[in-house]
Amino acid sequence: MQPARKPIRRRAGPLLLKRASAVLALVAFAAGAAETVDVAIEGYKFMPAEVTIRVGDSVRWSNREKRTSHSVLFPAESGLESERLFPDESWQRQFTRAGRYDYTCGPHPEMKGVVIVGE
Ligand SMILES: [Cu+2]
Repeated sequence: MQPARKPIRRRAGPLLLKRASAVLALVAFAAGAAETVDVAIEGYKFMPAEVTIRVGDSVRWSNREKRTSHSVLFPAESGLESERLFPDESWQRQFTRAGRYDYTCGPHPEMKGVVIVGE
């Protein structure tokens, strides 16, 4: 014997919201809207130490220390390095190819971070 089925009631609100956000995402994608993701440098750490972005997006590193300077160094790319970032300075880089980009800080090699760029 089957249990009595309750009538299915659909709620249009959340579904419409989902559709609207899907459409917005499509529009943003079609327009090639690139994003800039922030990474803070504080306490001798990159925060967050790992970010995942898409091709065309940028990452902006900002030094939030009180008095220590840092840099952003990509050893695998012939030592591509930002200028030295003093407190409250920032530097950004756009990523135009998918891949994994490990980086460190020139003067403090114990500091590590990674940018993962997806298609
Ligand atoms: Cu450093």
